[in-house]
Amino acid sequence: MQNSFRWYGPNDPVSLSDIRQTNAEYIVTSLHQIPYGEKWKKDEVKKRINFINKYNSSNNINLKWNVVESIPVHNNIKLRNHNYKKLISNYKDTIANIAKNNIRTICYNFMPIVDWTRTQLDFKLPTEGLALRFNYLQVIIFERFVLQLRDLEKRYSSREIKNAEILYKKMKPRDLNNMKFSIMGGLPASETKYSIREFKKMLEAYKNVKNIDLKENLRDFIREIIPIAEENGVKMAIHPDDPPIPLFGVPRIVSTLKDYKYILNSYDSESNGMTFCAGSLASNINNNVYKIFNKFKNKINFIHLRNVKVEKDKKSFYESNHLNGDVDFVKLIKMIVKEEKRRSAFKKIDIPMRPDHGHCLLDDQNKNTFNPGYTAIGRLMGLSELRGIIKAVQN
Ligand code: DNO
Repeated sequence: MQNSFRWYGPNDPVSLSDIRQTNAEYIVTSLHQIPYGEKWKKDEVKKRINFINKYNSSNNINLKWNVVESIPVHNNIKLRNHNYKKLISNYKDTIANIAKNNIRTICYNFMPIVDWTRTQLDFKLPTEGLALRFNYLQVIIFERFVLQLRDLEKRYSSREIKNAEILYKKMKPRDLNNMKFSIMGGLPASETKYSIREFKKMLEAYKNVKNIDLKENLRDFIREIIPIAEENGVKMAIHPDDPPIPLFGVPRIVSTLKDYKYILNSYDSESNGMTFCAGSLASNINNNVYKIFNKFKNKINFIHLRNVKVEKDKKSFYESNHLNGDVDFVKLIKMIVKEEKRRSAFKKIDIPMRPDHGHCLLDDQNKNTFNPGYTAIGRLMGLSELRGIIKAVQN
């Protein structure tokens, strides 16, 4: 496995030196400054590589950019409306321009409106570390009391709505604000921090989009971009929905084994692959992560290792320690190592892997600039634990 660490670019409070001190050897990054949908020029990618190289040589470190995470997919592509043709053409050029700079793995996702979603960014663990949490009832609260949607009965049981109302009454204004902030763009990778009006406008745009419509839009997108990826020796890696359930009445279509079957069968190519994100997949209890891994192991181009603990209601979860969650990482890592051995017969490179998220711990709790989930110390702890397993399993 290529030990990698996500880096949010020159403005990331976690520096390249910090990353190298974790003993990671690769960085996963993106040109976050470029607005969604715009083409990345070859020189802009080069400029970022030069930045990394310069930093490497002045600090005597040697980090290599191995994966682009992500090239975001504009909502107009997901909806196949307005200028989507132009946006797809930009996307193809971006893939080619990344490849010209010798980066050959690209992660992307097809989540409508918002990227990954949490309702709380500072959930206190018994250890006093802070974790990210997704509370299902708070999503209902958000829809009912923040967005003031009127069609909740279509997707929630009356008991769920009732329980959400009870919880809402107990929430303090601060909790409510945190919840709004978390959902509407408080997380890194969000396109924008939506206002309530803008959020509702996006929901309106997806109003008549059914599960099958979105699936077909993704299939058509895949059929356009994968040939370009193939030509350029690039492996695309579609990330699962996080969490893998429909949200706000809008479908999500990269959530289950069945979804991945559809996606990977849409265009048969090594370039049409997946990001295996253990934590995202495991947050839906109907997913069997080991089964999904085995089913698509030859299509896994990138791996995110983080863990979750699903809560009593079976729909909420918090991000647990890497070793204490619902996924048995010893079992999973054995499977990954086995797959890498199989690949080594074809002289294929190790699979890039990054510890995905970590708790906010120690000094990081006093920093006021950080990306939730992406503090240095928590991820260092995760990576260290994972490396221990990898080493034990490889021997
Ligand atoms: C969350 C991440 C996501 C992911 C993108 C992939 O931490 O796993 O931001 O990078 O959704 O496209």
